[in-house]
Amino acid sequence: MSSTRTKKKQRTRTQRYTSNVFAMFNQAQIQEFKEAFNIIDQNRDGYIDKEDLFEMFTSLGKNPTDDDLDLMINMAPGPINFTMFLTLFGEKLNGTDPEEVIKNAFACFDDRHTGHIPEDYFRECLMTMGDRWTEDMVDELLHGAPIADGQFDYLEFTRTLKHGARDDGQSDGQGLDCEPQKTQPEGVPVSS
Ligand SMILES: [Ca+2]
Repeated sequence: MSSTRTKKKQRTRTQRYTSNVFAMFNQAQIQEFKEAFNIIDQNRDGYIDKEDLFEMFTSLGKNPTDDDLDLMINMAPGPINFTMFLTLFGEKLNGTDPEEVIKNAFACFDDRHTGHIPEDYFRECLMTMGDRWTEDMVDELLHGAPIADGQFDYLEFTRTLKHGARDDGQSDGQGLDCEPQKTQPEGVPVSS
């Protein structure tokens, strides 16, 4: 392997690159990544290298070329230990388009993939699922929302959110999950 020569140089860069990556994930996520890492690290030396990847792919019935493997390994700016592995995934997750995330959250209510959710149904879901929004909160969410003929156009709504939300600080899309997060205003009873 040719990497020994460059390893020392990479170290400082690597440390800065991976700093604080653990703060991006919760305990359960880290555990899942750890399990995935251990599966890929076939010889259990704490690093994922080309041999590990080769073995993993061949065990999956694939036949990767040397170039394929180089490409994957070179995605990381340094040796791939667990922290580096987490960083690579963290970058991917952080790079997720928030518009896409919000859209997907709404899509959970849109079984037929029409881009619309019947307003009544959507209200009912928000008020009966998860942390149960109050009618006022739902009114606030849907105030000025693109609703025509009782159909909530969530694609349009998401676009509006994305281009108008950052400035007024009203909403950054939190709480629009399928199970709304606890982001209620004060005075709202939270069921337990
Ligand atoms: Ca290994």
